Amino acid sequence: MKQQLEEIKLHALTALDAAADPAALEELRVKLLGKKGELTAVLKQMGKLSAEERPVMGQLANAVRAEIETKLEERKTALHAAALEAKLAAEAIDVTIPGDEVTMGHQHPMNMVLQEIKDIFVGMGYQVVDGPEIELASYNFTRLNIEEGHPSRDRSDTFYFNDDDSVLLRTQTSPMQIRAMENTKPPICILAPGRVFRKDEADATHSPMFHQIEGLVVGEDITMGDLKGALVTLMKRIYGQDALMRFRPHHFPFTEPSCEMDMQCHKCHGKGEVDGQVCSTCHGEGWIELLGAGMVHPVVLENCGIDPEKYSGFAFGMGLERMAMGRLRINDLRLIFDNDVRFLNQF
Ligand code: 2NM
Repeated sequence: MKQQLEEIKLHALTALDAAADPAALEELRVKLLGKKGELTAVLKQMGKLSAEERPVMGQLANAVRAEIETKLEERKTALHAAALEAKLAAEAIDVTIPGDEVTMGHQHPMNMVLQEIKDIFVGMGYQVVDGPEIELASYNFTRLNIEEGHPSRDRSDTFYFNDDDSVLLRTQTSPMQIRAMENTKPPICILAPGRVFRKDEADATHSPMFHQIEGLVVGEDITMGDLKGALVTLMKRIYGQDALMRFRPHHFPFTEPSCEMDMQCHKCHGKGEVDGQVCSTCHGEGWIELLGAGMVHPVVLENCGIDPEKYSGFAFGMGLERMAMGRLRINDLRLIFDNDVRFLNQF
């Protein structure tokens, strides 16, 4: 029996040393010390021993058990440490590797200019309003004194939704001004920016969808002088204090009198040519058209329930893309809509 115990011990210690992982270790523990284990099997034979031998063998068996248990613990600790070591090595993060660059986006150049224009008008007391892109022809045309048969109502220019031409994609943001005049008592002082739609082939200066910014001021004693003051203030803020402006007579059905506002060409300074060549910025005109404006037609005021004897107002409309192109020196309208990052990154 002593030899048996010595063999179990020798065999156990070698096997424990060879155990490669915690699972193998546990398997060995059961095999050696478990209820059906080798040591237990030997102890079951103790009954056959004499009274003198029994305590001696008992002591030896206990010593073997203790030695195996110690070795088990040792191996367990060692394997655990090795596993942790391996895990740390596998999951190591090299903090010295350069990170992926985060490329920050920014506002679209057209929205930068829109924000600039809104800020200027808000600073002058205007309220920015928003409205539907799908409109009634009565708001988009009729109430604006654009009668049936007027060329701008033509099906070749306007996106209509139905056969009787009563619902359409707005061709201007003026319907918002109409709604404002219908719903609020003067004084009214609003800015209406937004998308508008016209059946145009896309080219360097046209797009079937573009953005307009319209403004409207209605009150007592509003004059053409107020119109000029507001618009000159806007343009000097955008193009610089020494920008030169002129107002030319024009015609719109919804304003009377009507005008267009130009800025003297910043490249040729109004001469129309540079070094004997036709100026490429104003195409020889010497002036660059900025916007249309005028005093709100009395018929339009009346259409909205405002007494033209008591109140007067001015209104204006400008193309946002055209403003952005002038402000940021962009020469092709399509660049604004393409969203090519090589273009966008320049702003
Ligand atoms: C323009 C030019 C001139 C305009 C007029 C109105 C309204 F509703 F008050 F009659 N809104 N916008 C207007 C006037 C728009 O765009 C070139």
